[in-house]
Amino acid sequence: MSLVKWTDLMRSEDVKVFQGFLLELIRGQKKYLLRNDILLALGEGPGTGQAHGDDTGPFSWKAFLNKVQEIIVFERFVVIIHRHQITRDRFYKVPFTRARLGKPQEISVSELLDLRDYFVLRTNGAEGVPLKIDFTPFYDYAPHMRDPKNVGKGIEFLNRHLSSSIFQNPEKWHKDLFEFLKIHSLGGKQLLINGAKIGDDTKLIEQLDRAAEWLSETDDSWEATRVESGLRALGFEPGWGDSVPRVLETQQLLLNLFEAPDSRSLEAFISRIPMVSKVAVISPHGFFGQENVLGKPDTGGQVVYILDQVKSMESYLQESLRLAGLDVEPKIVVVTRLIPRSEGTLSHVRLEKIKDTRNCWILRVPFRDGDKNVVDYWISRFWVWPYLESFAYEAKEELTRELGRNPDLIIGNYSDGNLVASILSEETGVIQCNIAHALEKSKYLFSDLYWQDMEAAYHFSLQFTADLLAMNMADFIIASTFQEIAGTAHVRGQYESYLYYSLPGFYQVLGGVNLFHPKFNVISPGVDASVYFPHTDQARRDRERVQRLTGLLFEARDEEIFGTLEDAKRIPIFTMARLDKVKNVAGLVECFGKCPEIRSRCNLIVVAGKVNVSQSADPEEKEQIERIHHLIEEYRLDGQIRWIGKHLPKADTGEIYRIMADMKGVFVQPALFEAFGLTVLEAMSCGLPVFATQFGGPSEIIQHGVNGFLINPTRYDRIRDQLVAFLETAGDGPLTWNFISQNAIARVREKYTWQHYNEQLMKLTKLYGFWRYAVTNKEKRKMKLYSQTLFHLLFKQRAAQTLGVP
Ligand code: UDP
Ligand code: LCN
Repeated sequence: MSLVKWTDLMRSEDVKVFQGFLLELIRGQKKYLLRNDILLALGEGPGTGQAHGDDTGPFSWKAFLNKVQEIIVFERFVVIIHRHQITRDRFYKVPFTRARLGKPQEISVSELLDLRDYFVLRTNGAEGVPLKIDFTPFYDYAPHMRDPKNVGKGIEFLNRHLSSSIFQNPEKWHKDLFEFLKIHSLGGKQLLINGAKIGDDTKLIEQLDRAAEWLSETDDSWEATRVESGLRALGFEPGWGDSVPRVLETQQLLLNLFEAPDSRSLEAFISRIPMVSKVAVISPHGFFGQENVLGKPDTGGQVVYILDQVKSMESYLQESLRLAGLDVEPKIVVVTRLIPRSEGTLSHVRLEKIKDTRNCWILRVPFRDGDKNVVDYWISRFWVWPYLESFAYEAKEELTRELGRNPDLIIGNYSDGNLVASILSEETGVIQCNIAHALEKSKYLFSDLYWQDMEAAYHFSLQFTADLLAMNMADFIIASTFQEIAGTAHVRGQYESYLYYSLPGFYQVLGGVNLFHPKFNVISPGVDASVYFPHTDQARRDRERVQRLTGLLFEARDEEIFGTLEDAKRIPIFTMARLDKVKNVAGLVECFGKCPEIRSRCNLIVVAGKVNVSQSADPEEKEQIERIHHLIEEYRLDGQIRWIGKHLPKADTGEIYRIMADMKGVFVQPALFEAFGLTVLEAMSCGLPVFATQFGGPSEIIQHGVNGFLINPTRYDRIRDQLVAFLETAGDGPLTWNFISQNAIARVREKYTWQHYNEQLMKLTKLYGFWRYAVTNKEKRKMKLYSQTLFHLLFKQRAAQTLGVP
């Protein structure tokens, strides 16, 4: 604990005003204030990022306050959490009497967490010291970035770091590089170098020179097979290229690395090494399938993301293996849960081919109960924890059966898949990549502090432990946006929320993960351009589908559709989402109900969940269905709303966005928080202007007022003003419907493509593969052992207690 002067925190003339403001807060009802509460107290709406007025200089009290994330009021002192920089917090404890504040003291994270625990439990350490978890020391082995702006650019950083290490310590690195290449094989077949013929790095350089001399005199048009035996005689195995010029080029890149290493040649050479032909993608929960699944509880963007990712990854691998001169067919297997009671899906089928691929499969493995019997019904993602360990071991057997060997890369998805990927990677030694899609910790307010209140429904103690272990065990992590990792100037990132936290009464985390480690990489997903293409691309549109869907959206009547429109020609405000609470579809219905200015000229068209509560088995979905019906009644929305509660094929959803665009409609994504938001990309690719939540990924996808609009989903008055202004903007200039529509299409084309995604993913796999071999394996072992211990002592037993409950 160290004393701090108020004037270290803000300019001296502001101290009194700030203290007055703080004393007011202390006297208020709320004792645990979050950023929005503080802004409200300041007289600003929730979510507004900026402090206004004259008193906003860099050291003003408002500038200080603008970075305060939390204020916790105790009997005699107050605790302030100040996020002075992205990802970096300081904690101040300020004593107070009735009318006066004392001097602030900076306290440690451990002291902060003790105080937080006390706030919730009021035990004051009487129960003994809680378990304190700290991963910080395990990151000592790794190079770290310093500037928060570089967070998420792991691959660039690692490249630079490795190439300068090679430059500075060539002897060690030449040996490491040589050993790495010498043992390099794919599916048991030795590639690149024959260790018996080329015994060390000096010999390798000699032989590369010889090969270059010989190949440069060889016919350029020759395929590599024609020089294969000559290369073998020199000690080179296949894998260098498919043609003589490519072999020469790859060998030249390696020579450059030995002689004048720089990050470009390292990246270029490593990217060419054929290291991956078999991939396992793990995604246990929900209904994972190709038909009839989207929109079901727990089944949304992750399925779309993985299927698109796998298709484009297969093409990418085919091409790169061909270019390496190898006749190897890649194989990708998505491992998910087998659900015998499959509710009209194919989830009961063990093996399903993925459409439009040559060799990609969905492999389904069951969850088993304590007696090893197959669990035959769907289980919410919040209840899957006790099943995952045995699922992982069975998945390992099944994967070996399908792949004939271990995969070359394991990709985990979401908290459950990432945990299973960690177990599989630990068992097989295969490199592990994690993709969170969404970390629940940021979605539910106080989900860590008041976890005990939510435990019965959500089991966050297990989910957050799984997240913590998996993010530390992973070799690398892919995030869809920067803010998923490190947030924005004012809002914490999803991964950032694991830096330190406490589950009072269970454990405290003093150092959860290191966001400055190069394992973190931002690679955004793309969209399937064959389905989500511009509405103006008339030649590609299927007339019959347009007609059928227009009927379904605006006229058809059946038990899965609610509402009859008075005037179907009005401008459609469209939304589509799973009926999770956080998606806030009900909020949009309420906003529509409350705004006559919008109701008088628009219809609300909703594709979400089910319209009938008896058709749903998910508590959150049921609650939302009831709430929407209630709102429709309260605001007398019948005649102005259509609610389609069907699971539509993907091709239909593409056409729906286009039909909405034909009618000069808009897409609204009103989530209270959205991790990324594939629907935003989909609508934009079809040229449908989007109004999306400002909380989460959409704020990185959309440039406000250029290619879409950001909204505060809880401020209906502002949404109304934004929509009305947009609908009234006529002509050809900026902010018109055509302007936003065209810019939206351009934005997705430029920034969100699967081709780019897979190039980056494979570069990462190879670079981390090399780094892991050369440097980190032994060091990382310590972190893995710590994680495993926590898994056995904290996770397993607790998970077992939830077994058998749906
Ligand atoms: N989707 C759908 N039907 C629905 C709801 C959603 O086809 O009723 C699709 C939608 O087109 C998108 C995905 O499910 O591809 C939702 O992804 P997003 O990232 O927006 O949200 P998530 O559901 O993953 O939270
Ligand atoms: C999960 C979510 O909640 C969405 O925001 C993402 O777009 C989706 O996964 C795909 O990553």
